[in-house]
Amino acid sequence: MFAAFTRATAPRAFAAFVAAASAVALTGTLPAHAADIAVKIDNFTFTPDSTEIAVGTTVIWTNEDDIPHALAASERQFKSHALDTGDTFTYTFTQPGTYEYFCSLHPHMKGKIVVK
Ligand SMILES: [Cu+2]
Repeated sequence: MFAAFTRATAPRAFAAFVAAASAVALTGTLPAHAADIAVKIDNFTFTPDSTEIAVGTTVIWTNEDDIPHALAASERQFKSHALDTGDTFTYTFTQPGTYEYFCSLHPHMKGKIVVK
């Protein structure tokens, strides 16, 4: 690729290439912001009911049911107030592990977040 550059333009083109490559390298070393994940609560079900995410991911639960639901982690890492229709609850997972949760109003409703 560089063989195509003339002696006059090569250093400048190479400098631009290095600058671009450095920018990419720098960006690559920054902690990536994990995309948020949405979990829907509808018809007494969490969708998805089980999902695997990266450390640092924020999960946003939205109650799309017409009755209230409330989230509680089995090991008490998080707990929401009762969510009315349209309400959301967010939690950012900063530690790897398996987080099982349920609806404290309807304990048969269960979900799981696996953080890697
Ligand atoms: Cu519920």
